[in-house]
Amino acid sequence: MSYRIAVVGATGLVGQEMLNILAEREFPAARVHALASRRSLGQTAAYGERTLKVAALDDFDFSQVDIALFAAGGSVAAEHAPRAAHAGAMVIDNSSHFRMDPDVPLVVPEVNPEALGQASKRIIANPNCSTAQMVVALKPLHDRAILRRVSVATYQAVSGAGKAASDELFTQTRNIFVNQEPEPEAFTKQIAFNVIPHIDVFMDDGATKEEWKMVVETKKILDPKVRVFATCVRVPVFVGHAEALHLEFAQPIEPDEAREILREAPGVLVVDKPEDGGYVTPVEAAGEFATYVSRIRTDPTVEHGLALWCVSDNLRKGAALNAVQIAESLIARHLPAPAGD
Ligand code: 2RA
Repeated sequence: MSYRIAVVGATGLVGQEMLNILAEREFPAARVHALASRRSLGQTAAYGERTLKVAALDDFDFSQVDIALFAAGGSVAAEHAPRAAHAGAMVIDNSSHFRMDPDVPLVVPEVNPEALGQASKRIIANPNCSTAQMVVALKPLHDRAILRRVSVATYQAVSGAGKAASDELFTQTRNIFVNQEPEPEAFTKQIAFNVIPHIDVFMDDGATKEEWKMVVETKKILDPKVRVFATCVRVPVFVGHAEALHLEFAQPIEPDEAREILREAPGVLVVDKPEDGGYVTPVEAAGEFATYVSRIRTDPTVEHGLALWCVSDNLRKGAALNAVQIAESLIARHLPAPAGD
């Protein structure tokens, strides 16, 4: 069986990663359409060994598609995802536009695959990158010891903000090295050799929207009773989000037991030794599929406390891989007959 696929936003960082992962995982695709806005017309996108010509999204006929992966931002998803779903495609959208819609499941296949059956609008939302890796690590521990509270500090790569942000880090870093001094007035915000506790817009309560996303999305995916507090920070790293997780459980859970549980958990790789190289950093996680967990320790300041270090490729598990895994799960569970049936 094979399926007709569209990738919307194929020329962006996440869209290109979706094509890479579809090829790497040998997704059973009968045809793959690379779609983007008119300004990208004439561009191409790599799909494994093949090169796809980018077609215009505006007048694309989605009746020729079984699964549409969207990585083009909220406004494009708002306009075209319902059109694609109405034409018969199953839509998996990476933007935040549909995530909190009660009729749209927000899915991380390792955590809440059962939600896939609730896609009444034929739209499934992909969570925020910083949420996805966190709930993969939290789910097995929650099942064992009932997670009550999460306090998380994130260290988020610039690629989470897109290609322009990645280019800006490169340019600022080169500028500082070549010119031997920063030119702050030349930078919108200096990210080179700096960290910025501000991702997305500020909200009325002083949190950023990125921090709000981690709270509400974790509740929707994992358990609405879990209390979450987040501080999200941009750091001068190209790919790979890292997170310091401070957890409180209802029941006792020791580091050794947590390590064993995580070693058996889907999508998780544990690297945890109190020595050089005994933990994972974004440089090692970039390009990989896994959610890595290190520095598993008791937090003695709270009852049943545990601390973790969690790292994953934000363009992969944080976006493109999770979307492709949802497509794989749909095929395994629900998707109607494939192309040609
Ligand atoms: C970021 N999570 O890292 C946001 C969107 N990808 O910028």
